[in-house]
Amino acid sequence: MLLKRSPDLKYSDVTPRQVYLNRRKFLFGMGLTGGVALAGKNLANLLYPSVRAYASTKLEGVVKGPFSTDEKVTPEGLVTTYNNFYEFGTEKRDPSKNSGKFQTSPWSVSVEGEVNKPRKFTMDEILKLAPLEERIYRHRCVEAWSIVVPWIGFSFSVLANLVEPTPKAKYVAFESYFDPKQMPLWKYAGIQLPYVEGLRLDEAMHPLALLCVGMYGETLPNQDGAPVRMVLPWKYGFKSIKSLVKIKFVKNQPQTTWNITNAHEYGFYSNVNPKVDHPRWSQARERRLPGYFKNTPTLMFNGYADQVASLYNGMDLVKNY
Ligand SMILES: Nc1nc2c(c(=O)[nH]1)N[C@H]1C(S)=C(S)[C@@H](COP(=O)(O)O)O[C@H]1N2
Ligand SMILES: [Mo]
Repeated sequence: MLLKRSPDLKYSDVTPRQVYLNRRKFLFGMGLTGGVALAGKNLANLLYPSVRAYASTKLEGVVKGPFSTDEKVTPEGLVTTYNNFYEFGTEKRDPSKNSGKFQTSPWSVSVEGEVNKPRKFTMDEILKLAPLEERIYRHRCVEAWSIVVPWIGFSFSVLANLVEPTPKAKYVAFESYFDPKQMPLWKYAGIQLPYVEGLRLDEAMHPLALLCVGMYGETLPNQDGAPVRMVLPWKYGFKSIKSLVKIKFVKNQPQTTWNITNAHEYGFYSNVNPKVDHPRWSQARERRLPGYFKNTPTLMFNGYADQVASLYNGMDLVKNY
């Protein structure tokens, strides 16, 4: 329905434009390649100046968590300026430019539905539920680019177990914060808001499923989903819902934003799968940012097959895309 109001800003139109813009960035960057090799990380951060300064603070007592990849971490300044957060605009630069004044304190998350102990968690309570772990995960966007991010948080199952899901709980429905006043560009998002996502209960309870409160040693910048979000490293990035306010345990498979928007292209599962192409582009390879070429092979379940493949035993992953 919203798509009709802004046909020029459909998701389908965003990608080709991004590719075009990135080509320009690349051509500019080529001249600096030698310099990058010399100055390494610092120059990379200079090229992608971070605009996270607003609210992030250092997170204390962070321990090393399980499942970290030893691949090269993407420069922080790029991860905080190349975002999908449609509530703050559809261009990659928009969320970093437009989310600076987003109020994320006080904040609470309501956990409800098929649970014995429904309750609200304040952000302070969430931060104390479990030791904060740094987990360096690959992140694969459905648009065929990828990054490697040192997220901070703990398994979602910690929070879930506290509210005691009943036997009727088969799925978990997630909802993002939505305030048209703070997110004036919502009108051009081309998606129905608030942003909603969902997981099967066993997916949500998998230890890899991260309730994320920070990155790069600090609290989450607004553009990356402050103050709390999900990170599901074996699924396309859009499953990793930002700025969570509601978590509901439910009997039936919940609706999800991109499935509502375009069911033909975005399924409920959305597991990273190099063998199932997007209707409009191949998913076999990805562009590992800040690189330009789409020359990194995409791995089944984004490289997390050993951990998660058994969740999908006996399922047709072409049908359940
Ligand atoms: N609320 C909300 N959550 C969202 C999105 C969004 O537009 N709104 N975009 C998704 C997509 S498509 C991706 S790739 C990731 C991007 O996370 P990052 O910007 O922190 O890398 O967030 C996901 N979560
Ligand atoms: Mo994405």
